[in-house]
Amino acid sequence: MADSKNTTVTVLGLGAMGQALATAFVKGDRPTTVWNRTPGKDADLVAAGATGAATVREAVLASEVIVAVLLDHASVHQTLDPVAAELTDRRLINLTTTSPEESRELAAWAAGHGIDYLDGGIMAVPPMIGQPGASILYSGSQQVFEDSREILELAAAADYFGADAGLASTYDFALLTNMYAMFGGFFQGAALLSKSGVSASDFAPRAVAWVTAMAQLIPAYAGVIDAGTYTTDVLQDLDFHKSAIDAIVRANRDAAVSPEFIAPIKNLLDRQIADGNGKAAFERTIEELR
Ligand code: FVH
Repeated sequence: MADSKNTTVTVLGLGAMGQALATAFVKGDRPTTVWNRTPGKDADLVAAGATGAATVREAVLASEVIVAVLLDHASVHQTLDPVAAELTDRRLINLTTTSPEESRELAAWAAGHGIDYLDGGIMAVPPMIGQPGASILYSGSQQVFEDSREILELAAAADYFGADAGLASTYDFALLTNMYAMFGGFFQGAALLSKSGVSASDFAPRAVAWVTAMAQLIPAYAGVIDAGTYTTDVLQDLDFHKSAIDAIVRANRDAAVSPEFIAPIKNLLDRQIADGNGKAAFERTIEELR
């Protein structure tokens, strides 16, 4: 049944993220039931209008939509296995961070129990929930997504990627990879500049401007990757990038800074050049990874 103001929702797990999600549902006037393994974490939510459940079973039986936001894959099974029968014919939306294969395993487990399963990857930190800028990526049951969309959008913008329950998690991890590499690059650059007496705060605005400008090149890189043709007539082939990266690594070593964030890129370039690909485009690096 499609979502409405009367749609009942249960949140399992009241860590920082579970509390934020449940708060968004309560603020959206949805009848909200909450449960947490360790008692006592529901006080603020109950004061705001949620119903506290004493057991997982009670929490599951209270609602049509069940949102699990637990620590990891193991904790999802520990929590849900004993109530599989009660979950049958309900909408299970798992927002716990799980690997793509773990998400697929949970979808298969759910299908085996007649449970409609949607998986989600949260692209936000708890204070962002319910605010513009928060987004949650979904894959798995399209029916559950469509039927629950209104309630899900109380928490964050909702995007659906397809029936493969592991796809949302794959997107999540791909984006996080992007994020960690970006922050790692900032740490490397800030460490190098610190040896010249420049603070990280002084470096930050320049780093933001540079990363923002460079991010505009991503679609062009993507086009080359998708075409799979790495011949290039521009000067910036792998040989060019190697000389730049070698100099960056040397600069770090000369300044007694460990080059650990930039060194893996040097290794990837060195390997391609040793294999005779020095005249290929920088984007060919993706082939070394896959
Ligand atoms: N917080 C964040 O910034 C990130 C943003 C991106 C997505 N993550 C994922 O969301 C899941 C929950 O994160 P969280 O921030 O709420 O995490 P905690 O505050 O550490 O709360 C963990 C809850 O899980 C419960 N729990 C742990 N183990 C079990 C278990 N075996 N059985 C039942 N519940 C369990 C824990 O309960 P308790 O310790 O209070 O009894 C908390 O409710 C997570 O996957 C992030 O990766 C958040």
